[in-house]
Amino acid sequence: MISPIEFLHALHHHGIDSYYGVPDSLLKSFGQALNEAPFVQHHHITPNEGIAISRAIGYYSATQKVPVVYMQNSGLGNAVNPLLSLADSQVYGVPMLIIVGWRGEMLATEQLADEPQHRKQGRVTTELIDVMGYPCLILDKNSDFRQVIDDSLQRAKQLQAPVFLVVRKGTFSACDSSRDVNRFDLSREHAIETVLQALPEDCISVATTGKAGREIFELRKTLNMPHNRDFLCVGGMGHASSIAAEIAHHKPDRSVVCFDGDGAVLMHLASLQHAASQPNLLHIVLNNCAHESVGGQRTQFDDLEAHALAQAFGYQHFAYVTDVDAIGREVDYFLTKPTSTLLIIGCKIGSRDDLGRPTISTQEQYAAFTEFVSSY
Ligand SMILES: Cc1ncc(C[n+]2csc(CCOP(=O)(O)OP(=O)(O)O)c2C)c(N)n1
Repeated sequence: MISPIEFLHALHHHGIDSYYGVPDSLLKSFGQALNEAPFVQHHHITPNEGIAISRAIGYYSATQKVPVVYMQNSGLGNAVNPLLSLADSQVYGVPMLIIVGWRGEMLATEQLADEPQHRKQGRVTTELIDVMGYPCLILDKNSDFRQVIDDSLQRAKQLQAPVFLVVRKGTFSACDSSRDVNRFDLSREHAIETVLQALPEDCISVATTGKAGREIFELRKTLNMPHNRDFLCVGGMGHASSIAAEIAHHKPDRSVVCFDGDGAVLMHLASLQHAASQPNLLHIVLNNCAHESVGGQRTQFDDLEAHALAQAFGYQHFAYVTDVDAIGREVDYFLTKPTSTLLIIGCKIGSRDDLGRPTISTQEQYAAFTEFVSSY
């Protein structure tokens, strides 16, 4: 395996000191090393991958130094626009190194087993990069990483273009770092359970990407409730509220609840305007100040004035709660007086060690969900 600190040392040796990215579980120790390494000048976790690319373009424009961007392969879609329309050598020609965690990686023609949302993306990852016309090097635990870094940086500078480094699972060794904590006591799972128990049986739910959806799936089983009430955004991070709001718009007599994450809500923040215009939508942000599902890396959601945010986007009701009694009160208030609501629930970082994954196929789950939506 490659020590992420030594990897960063090798980049530092080439004068690289600025990093922009969205966390990925496969690059967890790389992200931790970025926070630990004293020679890393700038490390910014950005709300989405397109912003990471844009900030890298700004950095290069100001300093003429090559930046590094990192992301999970599911974030490539967010990155493609500023890459092709700005960084590309046919436009401004901005060199950068883009490190991509390869979920659903291909081993020759076989695919490593992974979740449904990673299968297509994993299969086409290197082809997507090829089709964009950027060099793509693969990094695994046996790579001569110093050589790979030398080659990729040389090509980025020579071509004045982005160069990709696609990283296989198990490439980086662990990195010692302090455990992330925040100021809240309530677990995300307990918060979700409290909401689920308060909802009527015809209420439609849409859940964000990551562990919140997995917790909902398990809680439905434990609480003896059917799974068909839930749309789980297993991928498409940041899009849960748009899906929920559009369902709410077309089902005005039904209550819809969206379980969002703080990282996810920041990723496509502009979608709040539409969500805020639906009187039958309860938009919940489970705020643990972190990207907990991929390793607990900080988000900047808590730096925002949430009440002002709710007001600016036009929610008719807002509350920020941190205990189960207050959650119960807010859900009851929404159900008795439907009004577009932004409910922030402060949760601690972490989840059960034995948290499972949905055991029903996405196709089966979706067929049951659409049937549930149309049946009342
Ligand atoms: C476009 C995209 N980028 C990155 C990811 C990887 N990813 C999955 S869950 C997650 C963190 C979500 O954070 P948050 O919404 O705060 O929820 P939490 O995990 O804290 O419950 C990330 C970055 C992804 N699935 N899609």
